[in-house]
Amino acid sequence: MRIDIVSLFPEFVEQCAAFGVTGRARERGLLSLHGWNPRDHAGGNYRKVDDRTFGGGPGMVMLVEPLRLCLAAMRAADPLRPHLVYLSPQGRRLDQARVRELAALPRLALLCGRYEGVDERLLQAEVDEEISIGDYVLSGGELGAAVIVDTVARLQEGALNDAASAAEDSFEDGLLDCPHYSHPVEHLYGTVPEVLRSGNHAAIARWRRQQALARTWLRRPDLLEGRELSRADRKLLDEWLREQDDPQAGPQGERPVR
Ligand code: 4GT
Repeated sequence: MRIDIVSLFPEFVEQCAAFGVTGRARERGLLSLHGWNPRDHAGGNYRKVDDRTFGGGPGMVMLVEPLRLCLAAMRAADPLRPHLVYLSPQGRRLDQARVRELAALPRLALLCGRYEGVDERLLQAEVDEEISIGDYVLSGGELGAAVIVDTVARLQEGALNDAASAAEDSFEDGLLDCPHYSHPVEHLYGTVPEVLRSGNHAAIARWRRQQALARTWLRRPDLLEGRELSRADRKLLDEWLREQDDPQAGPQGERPVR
């Protein structure tokens, strides 16, 4: 997959993908990143990329012409047509389902705004989709772009050393992840749940599924609202809920917030 980053600070996004899973994905040739700076396409002695906003008020707007030229150079660098995303709080909120779709594209381009944002005419003429990474304000779209690069990079075939780990992550089946434990079994902070050391793989899978359902119910009930649980999942969650009502039954865990 090829990702083009159009930004006043393209190196910032590239650096975000220089380490760990994303760094390895790039070394393995699963992902290539290409930075494009509109300042390289700005005229005049000052290479001006921003100006005051029409209508008055505080803040500057990214100029349409340096961005138009920059995007033309970016598009011309490869015959594949990129899906061009503008990162902004006005966009559709990113979730793992959209990440999966973006990860399957052969070429993605990420346009990052600074100041008050980009001249609306450029967005109308060039952008395929606006994406927000959440309901908060950033100083620029670069962190949003870095989030998209990271999330799609790890889904490239061969990016994760253990192929199964991607499928078991939070959200991959619309649920939060189960808790994880490692050595030592006994620690000042607690003991590893017995079932995980039982060697009973069916019981372990069942416990993990139940924990994932329970944590989702506790922490993110909104994720359960819009969906029908399978009979098996419903049974697991109901069993866990009964255990919460009856302090005698089952191991104690997190309590629901009421
Ligand atoms: C928030 C987000 C984003 C910003 C988000 C244009 C100039 C937008 C500054 C930029 N803030 N970008 N992508 N929640 N700020 O995704």
